[in-house]
Amino acid sequence: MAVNWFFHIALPLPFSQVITLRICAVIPAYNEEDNIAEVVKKTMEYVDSVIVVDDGSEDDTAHIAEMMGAKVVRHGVNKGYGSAIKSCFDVARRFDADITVILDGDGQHPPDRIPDLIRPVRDDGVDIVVGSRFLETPNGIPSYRRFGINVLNKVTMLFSKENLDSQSGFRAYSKRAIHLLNPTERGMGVSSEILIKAKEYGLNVEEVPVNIRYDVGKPSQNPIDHGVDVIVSMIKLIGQKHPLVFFGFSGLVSFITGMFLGWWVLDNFNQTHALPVGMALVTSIFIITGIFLMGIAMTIYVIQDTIHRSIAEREHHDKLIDFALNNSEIDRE
Ligand SMILES: Nc1nc2c(ncn2[C@@H]2O[C@H](COP(=O)(O)OP(=O)(O)OP(=O)(O)O)[C@@H](O)[C@H]2O)c(=O)[nH]1
Ligand SMILES: [Mg+2]
Repeated sequence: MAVNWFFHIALPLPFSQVITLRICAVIPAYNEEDNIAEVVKKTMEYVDSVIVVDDGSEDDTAHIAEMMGAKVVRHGVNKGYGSAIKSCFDVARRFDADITVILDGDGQHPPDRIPDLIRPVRDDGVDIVVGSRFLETPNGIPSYRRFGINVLNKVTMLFSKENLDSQSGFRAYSKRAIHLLNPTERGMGVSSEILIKAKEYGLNVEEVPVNIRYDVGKPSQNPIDHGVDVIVSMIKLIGQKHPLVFFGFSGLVSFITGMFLGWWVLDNFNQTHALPVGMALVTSIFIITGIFLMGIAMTIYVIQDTIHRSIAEREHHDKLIDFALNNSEIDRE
């Protein structure tokens, strides 16, 4: 089944000891009955175990994957790409492989590039290797998609600080990355979320060139929906991480704009003795939105602060108990 010779590392140890790394591939799949057999079959040539996360497919995906020798984990209903990737991480964590490769079940990711993805994790201790569509030319990406992906790469780069093919789901992860990362985005924003969290955890990320196929599968989500999904995820992320900056600042801008418009409305009313109703309405919307956003900022800030304080107090309390226990042991001696 697996080509184990490929994953043996000969170390300069006495008696030519050989350490075997366990490599697993996890494949998210939703209604992929036309492609999954081929993907599982080819992937098996390069890894020790193949696990398919069937995201509530209504077709025969799960059955076919099982017949091809993959282990299958099923969602009872379709939960979305991000949820499928979250399950891939959960499965990989339980499986505890040394290296985990995640690739799509629609045949777009060529399994014969798995060795290239694994190599930096295995040889150089890299935590995440992204199969990038932009390192090789020609890369075969349709131009309208290239534009969209570039925009999403730039948006992701604002947070991850690295210019990567952020939407590529063809990746290899070290055990450390699999255990540290816990994606939460349910939609297409998950690929960016993982890179941003990787940056926060200090995981190192590298890219290797791959050509992703566009002649197989069918685009299952409109590219515009895909883009909006990713951008909304990024906005949510800033909102959660920096509520004061994000909601507070936009609230303040809205409030100040409302005040200026209000001043103009009053001035106009004083001169003409007629109320510009439309502008008065816009003014109220700006002022109310501003107050509302600043209220949200304060609320999220207070909730986050309370949670952080209670975690810190708990940790401090645990330290005090440890300290007391250690000292009483010293006393007894
Ligand atoms: N779109 C979508 N894909 C899912 C879902 N759950 C699992 N998947 C799988 O996730 C993988 C990637 O999904 P795709 O829709 O192909 O996403 P993509 O490759 O970024 O987009 P395309 O270039 O349009 O194919 C595929 O193997 C899907 O079968 C889901 O709810 N929606
Ligand atoms: Mg695809």
